[in-house]
Amino acid sequence: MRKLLIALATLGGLLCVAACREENRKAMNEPAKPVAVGGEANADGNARKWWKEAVVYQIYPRSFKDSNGDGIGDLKGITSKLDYLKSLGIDIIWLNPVFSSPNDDNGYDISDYQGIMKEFGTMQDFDELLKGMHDRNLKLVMDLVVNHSSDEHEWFKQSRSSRDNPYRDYYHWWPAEKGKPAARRSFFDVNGDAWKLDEKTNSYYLHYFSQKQPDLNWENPKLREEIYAMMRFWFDKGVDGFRMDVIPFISKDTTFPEMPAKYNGDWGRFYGNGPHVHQYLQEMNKEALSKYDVMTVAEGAGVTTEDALDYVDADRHELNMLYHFEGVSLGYLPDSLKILDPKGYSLVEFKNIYSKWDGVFANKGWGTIYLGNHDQPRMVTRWGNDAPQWRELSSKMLTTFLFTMRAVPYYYAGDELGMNNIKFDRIEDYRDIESLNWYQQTKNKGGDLQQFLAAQKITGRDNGRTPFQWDATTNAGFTTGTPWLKVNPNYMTVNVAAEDNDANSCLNYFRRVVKLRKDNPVLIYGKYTLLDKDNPNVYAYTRELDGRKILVLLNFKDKPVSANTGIDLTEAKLLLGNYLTASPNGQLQPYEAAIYEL
Ligand code: ISL
Ligand code: CA
Repeated sequence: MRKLLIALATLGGLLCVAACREENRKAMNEPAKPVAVGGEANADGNARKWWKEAVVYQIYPRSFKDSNGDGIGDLKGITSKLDYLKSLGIDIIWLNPVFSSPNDDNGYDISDYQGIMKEFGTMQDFDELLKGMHDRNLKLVMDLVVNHSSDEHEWFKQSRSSRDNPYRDYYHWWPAEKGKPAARRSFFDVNGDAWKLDEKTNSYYLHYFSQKQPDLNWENPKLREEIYAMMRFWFDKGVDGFRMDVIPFISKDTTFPEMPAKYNGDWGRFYGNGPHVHQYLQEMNKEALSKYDVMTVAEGAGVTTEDALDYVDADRHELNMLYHFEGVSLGYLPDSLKILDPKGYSLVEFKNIYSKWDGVFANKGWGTIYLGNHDQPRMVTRWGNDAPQWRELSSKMLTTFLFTMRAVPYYYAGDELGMNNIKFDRIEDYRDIESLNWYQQTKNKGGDLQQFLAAQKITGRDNGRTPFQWDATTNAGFTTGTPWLKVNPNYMTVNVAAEDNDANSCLNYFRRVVKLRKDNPVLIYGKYTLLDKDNPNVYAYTRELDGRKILVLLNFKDKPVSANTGIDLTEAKLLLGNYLTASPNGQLQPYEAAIYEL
């Protein structure tokens, strides 16, 4: 058996020549040859595309870098850090919303889709940022928030002014004389009620999120045309794509029936299954997306493995990618406000979820992967271990996971430093509308506020929004003023300046793993196979392409464990690991990550 494995490894080495040729081609910037991997791919199913090979890095502008001392990150701040961003080896930057907004939900409530938020700067600042990125061969993806607008948007001001205003049908209204419509759940309302009575016209309007975020009426063709024109405006400026906020929620049955029993009370799933969502996305593709070489990614709220391909199968001409919630939702107590199961999460379930999602895109569409974003706590706290002795190791281990799966990594700024949750003790320290409203909701219901606050230390969104840590000066070099959200006190050691100079830092590990992925098509396009699937401690898998085979071993626990993959590693070549010396033959040290060439 062992001899056979060695023989296969040698064969793999010979075949590697082909892969290396592929790398040379890339270095010389020749166009890529489309490859079909994994069974019966259709003509376009697994064709190579720039965005499939890309690494996406997400910036929360409010928290990245403040240029004028008002305590709020801004566009000029990002522009001043473009060389840092380039040094990471990433390709695409996704900016959370920077459009004009009264900031009820930090920019997810847009009052002018073609204006820039005052705190963030001007359109000129935006143009400079875009140019600075393009000069460095970085692409810019904006955040399209079109399920709802701000109640301060001109459309809504008009819409609410009278029942026969031309903009009335830009939103969903229900005349109060018909009684209250069937219940709809608001994610951010203190009472959870998505219908708000507006006295001026004695009608209810719909808001899936806060009262200041009324839902736009996509069933109205005029509204849709305005949105596509707005998208073209940004594409004409040179923007490279859109991340689409809760896009599955846009279509509604405007008779507003009761939620059907088949949804089992799952509002996200119900909202994500509107009657015309695919018709509208195809129209959007035709009217805007197809005219440009851009990328799109849906925030796949309410989307399951069964309907994911309906959004991203290239033959359907809708979107390119979506990101699902199944992975990051693991481990919450059912029907709770993000309260974690004290037993922790099961790694076996975690592996099943990510493997199942890999399978969805094996022949069509393309996957994404993330463990952190602006709606999530810091990945090392939630999925690794942020105790001082494990923070760096487990952070590097999770980073290894994200960059070795067959999916575009969506990596959240600050995770490359191993930033962890700030864990506020008091509700007064929170700024996030979700945490504040849920606190009030718990209080109104006579719920356990201490339990809620304890859970928020791990799961609250503000943990992922604390200012980016640049150096050891006041406020981590983020601002010379008072930061809008407190800075994590560990900034004295966890910061770019310190980590830049340390070859073993999270930051430099991140750079190595990004480069490894970019240099090895097998890590991008290679077939994924889960190994040792019932092992409760280790996540092990192989990636294979054109005769090359890579093995990834990840210990998710704070103790030594062993991987039982049946693969003899004596001849294997270690490509990268988070320990200076990798453990022999599948024995793994706490939170060890190792990538082998077989
Ligand atoms: O629908 C959900 C669960 O089924 C929610 O988790 C929902 O998908 C999520 O809150 C949507 O997030 C996005 O839209 C929000 C905004 O606050 C978030 O920051 C954004 O990422 C409203 O625009
Ligand atoms: Ca500022």
